[in-house]
Amino acid sequence: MGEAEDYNYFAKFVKIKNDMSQNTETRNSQYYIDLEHEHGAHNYHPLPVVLERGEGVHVWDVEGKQYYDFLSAYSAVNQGHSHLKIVQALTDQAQKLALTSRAFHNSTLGVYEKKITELFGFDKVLPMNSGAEAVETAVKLARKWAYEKKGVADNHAKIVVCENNFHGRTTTIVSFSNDPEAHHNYGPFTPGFIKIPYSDIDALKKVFETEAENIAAFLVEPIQGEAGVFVPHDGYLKQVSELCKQYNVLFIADEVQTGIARTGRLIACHHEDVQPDILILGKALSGGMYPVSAVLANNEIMNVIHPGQHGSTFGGNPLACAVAIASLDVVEEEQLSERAERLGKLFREEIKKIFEKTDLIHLVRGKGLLNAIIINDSQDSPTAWNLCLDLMKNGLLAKPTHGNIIRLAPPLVISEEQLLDCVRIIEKTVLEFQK
Ligand code: IF1
Repeated sequence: MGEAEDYNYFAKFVKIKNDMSQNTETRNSQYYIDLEHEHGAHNYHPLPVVLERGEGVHVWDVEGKQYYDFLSAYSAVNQGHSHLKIVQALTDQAQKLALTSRAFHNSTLGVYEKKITELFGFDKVLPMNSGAEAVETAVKLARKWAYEKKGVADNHAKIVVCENNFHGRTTTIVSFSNDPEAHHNYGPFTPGFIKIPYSDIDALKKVFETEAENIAAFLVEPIQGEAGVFVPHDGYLKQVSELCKQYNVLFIADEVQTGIARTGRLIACHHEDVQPDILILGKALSGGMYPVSAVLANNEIMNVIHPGQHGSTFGGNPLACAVAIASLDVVEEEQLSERAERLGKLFREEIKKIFEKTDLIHLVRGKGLLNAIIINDSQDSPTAWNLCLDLMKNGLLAKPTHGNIIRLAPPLVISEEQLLDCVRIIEKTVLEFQK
């Protein structure tokens, strides 16, 4: 650009900055909430808080109030908000090369693919962007494997899923959801899915005994997050893995929420020393910095997909790869799995001590730092929501999953001192709560 253009560009930038800086005193939370209500789809019901900054376990609203983040963007911010190493990776890569499409190679993708496949123990990875895209990819991969390797008759492949699952919000995925909110009036639905109860190995065995020759895969969350942090019975994942091998059915673990150290292991399956046939990752794979998801599998499965048979514009882009490399480095360097395991046990022990002082909460469950408390009230009561409003006033952000269940999932970089401070906030709020 010539000098005149340079000046015009700079002048425009300064004007924009000045416009933004003016009347900021009137730009309070309500201003931003109103903007969203007026101009945005009403597809969420957020807590009445407007966040402006995040760092580590803390976030700040536009009035400058500080909160502990006990949702971690649904376990996408395991490494803490705006982790310096991940921000640096993002900014460095953004100034070099952000997107090439897969029409060309790039100098970051292969480096990332080597790292993630070696870290999680698979031959290959198929990089995608959102968790739902990765789940869709796994469904397509399993079906293609079923026809081309298992010999299932064309268009007869079935995938077994669990009741109360949450795997994303695309039309195919909500086709196998039993949550009316997730699928009502989104039909017609994708066929080819069989629902069984979660954590019920006999139900899985029964469906395999009757239909295994047409079953491509069993898709399951190692812990059902959205359903309310339901941890399956001990040995469930091991039994699933053994049954799948016995009946030549692919075991697909959706670790979008439970993966990346959240439950006290690199992936939740490792609590039972189980390696799924297809592993789905997302969320904290990028430390919450950028949409990055991945599907991992060994060659005999992954190699059924050939050039032109699957992909996405942004899948495996240099920016995503650089961010994911840094995010996985942080998991290892800061020993986030070990932290989650140790601090999760401490958290549940401390929360249980509150039970003796109140009848408002009577159960805490989870693994690592993916936990939930169950409110002693009906599913449709506003109690959990109102308790979250009081927690917010006391400086801790959490949100109910379903009904009377509040998920509690801080970034894994939380210190023991901060965790105990949060337990104190939860205790204070519970004991002062007026229904
Ligand atoms: C929302 C829930 C959590 C997931 C698992 C795949 C996906 C998710 C196990 C899809 C996404 C997000 C979606 C987000 C809120 C959050 C959520 F409440 F919706 F159910 F965490 F429990 N597999 N979960 O948990 O990944 O496409 O979103 O990247 O939709 O409000 P995504």
